[in-house]
Amino acid sequence: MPILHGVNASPFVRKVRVAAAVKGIEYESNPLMPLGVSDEYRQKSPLGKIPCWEDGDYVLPDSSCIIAYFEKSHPEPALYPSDARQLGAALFLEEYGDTKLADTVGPFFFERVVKARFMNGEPDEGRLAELLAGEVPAVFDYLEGRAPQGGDGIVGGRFSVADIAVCSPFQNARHGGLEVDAGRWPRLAAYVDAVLGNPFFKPIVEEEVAQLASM
Ligand SMILES: N[C@@H](CCC(=O)N[C@@H](CS)C(=O)NCC(=O)O)C(=O)O
Repeated sequence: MPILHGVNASPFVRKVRVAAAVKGIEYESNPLMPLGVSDEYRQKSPLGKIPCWEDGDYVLPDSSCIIAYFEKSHPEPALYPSDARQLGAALFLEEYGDTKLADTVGPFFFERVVKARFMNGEPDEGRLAELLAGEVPAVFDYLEGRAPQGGDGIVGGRFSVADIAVCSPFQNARHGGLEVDAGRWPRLAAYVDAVLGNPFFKPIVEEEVAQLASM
């Protein structure tokens, strides 16, 4: 059975778990924390990051690479649009979710959950207030303009890797007490609710919430 290395609360591990659920791919979880990883793990994941997929002698780090690999190994149901322009748009939104969005909302999870609960530290609320005044509304404004009118398909109205990557960091935001204000960003709020509540995300999110509560 393949192994997925990485704790479930990582937005990037969650991406892989949702993609595996869509495609019916089974695996065992190794809930590795990405802090001070061993040299042995670095052999598998040279950047020292989670997730990493290990299937016998085939080892592949990085959520985007793993999902692209799934698409070839298990083509149905497709997670990438077949139309060239939609494919480009989906890949960009995946990149945006993995970088700008994750960097903007990730600190709410880090400060209020990781630092406060697992590192015995005080959350830096000043840092979060700065984000709330600057980057958070800028990122949410951009996504409000891209969010679909209804449903869970940000590209071409069909659920894809873009939805997985854009919505996964919002679950970390939720863990950290940051919700999308539906009064200010109505489309984005409805879209995030629809995706995080869909049949692929929902059980994964529920399991993760229960795990965090028991830690
Ligand atoms: N582009 C990578 C990003 C992975 C990533 O940044 N993972 C974080 C955990 S959420 C990590 O391992 N951080 C540890 C580090 O940067 O050393 C992916 O999509 O898998």
